[in-house]
Amino acid sequence: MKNHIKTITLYVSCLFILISCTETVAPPTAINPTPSEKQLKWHDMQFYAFTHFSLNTFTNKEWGYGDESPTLFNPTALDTRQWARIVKDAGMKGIIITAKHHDGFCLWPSAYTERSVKNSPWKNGQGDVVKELAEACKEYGLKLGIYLSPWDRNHPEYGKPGYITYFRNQLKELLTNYGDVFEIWFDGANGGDGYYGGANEMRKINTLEYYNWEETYKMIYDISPNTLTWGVGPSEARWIGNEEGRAGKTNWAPLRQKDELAGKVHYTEFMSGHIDGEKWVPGEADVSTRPGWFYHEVEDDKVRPIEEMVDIYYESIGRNANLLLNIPIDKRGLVNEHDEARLKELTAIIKADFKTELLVNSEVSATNVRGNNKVYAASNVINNQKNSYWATDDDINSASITFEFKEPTNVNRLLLQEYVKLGQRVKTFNVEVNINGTWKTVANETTIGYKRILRFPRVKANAIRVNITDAKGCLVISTIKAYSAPTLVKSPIIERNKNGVIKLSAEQNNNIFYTLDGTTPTPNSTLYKKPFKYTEAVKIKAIALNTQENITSAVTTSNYGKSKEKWGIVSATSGDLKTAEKVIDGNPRTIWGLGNNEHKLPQEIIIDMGSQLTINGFTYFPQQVGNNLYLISKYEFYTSTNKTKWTKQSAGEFSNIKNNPIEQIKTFKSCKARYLKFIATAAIGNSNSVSIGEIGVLENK
Ligand code: FUL
Repeated sequence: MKNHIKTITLYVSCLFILISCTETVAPPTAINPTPSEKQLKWHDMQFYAFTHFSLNTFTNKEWGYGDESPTLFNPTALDTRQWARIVKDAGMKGIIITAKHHDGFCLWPSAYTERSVKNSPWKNGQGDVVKELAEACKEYGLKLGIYLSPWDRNHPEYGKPGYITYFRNQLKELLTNYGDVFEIWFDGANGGDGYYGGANEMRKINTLEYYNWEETYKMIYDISPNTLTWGVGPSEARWIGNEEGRAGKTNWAPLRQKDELAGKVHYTEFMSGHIDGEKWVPGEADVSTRPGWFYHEVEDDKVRPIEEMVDIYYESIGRNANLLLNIPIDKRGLVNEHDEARLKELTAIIKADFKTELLVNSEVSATNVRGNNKVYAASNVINNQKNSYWATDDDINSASITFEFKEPTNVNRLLLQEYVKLGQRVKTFNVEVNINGTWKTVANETTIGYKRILRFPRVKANAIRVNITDAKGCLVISTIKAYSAPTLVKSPIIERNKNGVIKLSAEQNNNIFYTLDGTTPTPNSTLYKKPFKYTEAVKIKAIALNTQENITSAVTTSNYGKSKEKWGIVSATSGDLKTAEKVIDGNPRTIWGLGNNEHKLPQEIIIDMGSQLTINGFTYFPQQVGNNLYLISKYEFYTSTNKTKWTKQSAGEFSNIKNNPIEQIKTFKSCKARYLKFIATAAIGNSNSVSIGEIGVLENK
C-alpha cells in the first residue's frame, strides 16, 4: 500500500513538472524605457576607435582657431588600412573619424567649402580621407562613424541661419556618399571666439535652439535610418560626462532627456544616467590613448600606462557603457608606434582576462524561476544564448542565483548582463563566494544593465552566489560568467619634489627596481629602499615585482629636467609668496590661487629659476582636485635673462581644458632664460578666478 502511494505521488509530481514545463508562461512585460533595435546593435559593438586627425595634427594644436591654411595638411604616408588593421586586431568594431573638427577643415572634398583636403598638397588635392577610411573599414569588416563638429570657427556665417544650411548640407554629403555610417558624433563644444571668415570675434549661440536638432535629426533619420545619433540634442546615446573614459559604478541607460534639453541636468549626471529617465540614452565613454586628442610629438612618452588602459576598459565596458578609444593619427597619417604598442598590450591582457569561462560546467539554481518554467531557467544565464534569460515571477524583484563548482575554482572576475530588451531593472545586488563552507561577500553593487564586470581579489571558491536585492520589477538576467584573470602588477609611481627628492611607490608587498641611465629595469637593477635626492636632469625607469607570484609590472618612465631646488617666486599678483611657491613644489595637487573674488584677471606670476637655462617650452598643470577647478583658458608666457627685458615666447588658448584638464605643454623656439613670467588672461566659467597646480619648463637636451 505504502509503495502504491509512493508511486502515485511520484506520478503526480512528474505530471506536475511536465505540465509546468510545457505550459507557456508569458514573458515579463517590458519596463520602459527600452532600447530600439538600432540601440541594441550599438550595445553589441561595445568597443570601437576614435581617430582625431586634421589640420591640428600639423599645427600641433588641440583646437584650431579657424584661420590655419589648408595647405598645412600634408601627411607623408597616410594609410587608412594600417589604422583599420590595428583597430581590428585590438578587437574593436568600428572607427569614428573627425571628418570636421572645430576649425572647419574638412577631411573630404566637400562641395560646400574650399576649406578641405582639396586645397591641400596631399595627393595634389585629389584625396579624400573619409573615402579611404570607408574603404579600409569595409575591407576589415569594421563600421564607419563620423564626427562632424557643429561648432565651426572658420565659417563666416557661424551663428547665423546660413551656417545651419551649410552644416546640414555637409551632413547629407557624409551620410550619402560613404556607405553605412553607424554613428554620427556631435560634440558639445560650441561657440566662442574664432576666425569666422576674418571677423575674428566671439560668437555665442544657444546650442539647442540654433541647430533645431529635432529637425536636423529628422533629416538624418530620413537619409540614414541606421545611423545612431550621439551627443547634443535629443540623441540616442550620451556622453559619459568626462573625457577619462569612465562610467559611474551606478549607470542607468535611461536618462531624463527632457530635463536635459531644458537645461536642468548637469553633465556630471551623465556618468550615472537616471533611474527614472524616460528615454533610453546609454552612455558612451570617450578617452584618448594620450592626454590630448590630436597627435603631438611631445606626448609620445605620455601614452597612458597599461594599467590605466585596463582600468578604463573595466570602468567603461564593465560599467554598462560603450568604449570609444581615441588613437591620434600622426603627421605621417599613421597610427603611431607608441600607441600601437600599448593597444597590443591592452588586447593581450583583455584576452587573457577572459580566456576561460568558469561557470559553464557549474550546477545552477535560483530561489525563484518564472512560473517554474524551464523557458526561464536559471541555467539560461550560462547557455551562451543571447536571447534566452533567467526570469522571476512578476512579484519577485529580489532573488538569488547560485553556481556550484565541481571542484574549488580560482575566480576574480564576474560578468553579468541583463536582458535589456525588456528594460534595465536591477537596482542593487551583491556577490558571495563559498570558501570551504563559509560564505563571504566579495562585492556590493548597484546597477547591471547591458554589461557589468566586477573585479575582486582572487579566491578559491566552491560556489558563487549572486543576490539581487532590489529591482524595478521582476528579474530578467541573460548572462553570468566568471573568470580567473592573471594578476596585473601595477607599475610604480615616480614623484620628484622641488628639491629633487625622488620617491617611488607601488602596491603593498611589491619590490621596486629602477635605473637612472635610461636602460630598462629588471629585478637585477637597483632595489628601491627609500627616497633619494637627484637634482640633475634624469630619465627614471622603474618596475614593480610581485614577489609572491614573481610577476613584474610594465615600466614607468619619468623624464625630469634639473630639479627646481633653486627656483623661487619673484612676485605674484595674488596672495603671499609662500602660497605661490606651490606652483613650483613639484606637486600638481597643491595650488596657488583660490577662486575667490580677490583674484581678478589678469593674474601674473614671476618665477626665478636660479640660473640661466636653455628652454624651448613651458608646462602648466591645471588644478586637479576640487569641484571648481578655476582653469585658465588664455595665457601669455614671457622669458627674461635679467628680469627687466621680457620676450613673449608664447600666447594663446588652452583648448579643451574644460573637458580635459590635463597638463598643458606649449613649445617655442629655443632660448636662454632665467626668469619666467606667466600671465593668465582668461578663465573658464564666469568667476574670473584662476589657479595653478604647477609650472615647469622644457629644457633643451
Ligand atoms: C571635445 C572636443 O572639444 C575635443 O577637441 C575632442 O574632439 C573631444 C572628443 O571632444 O569636447
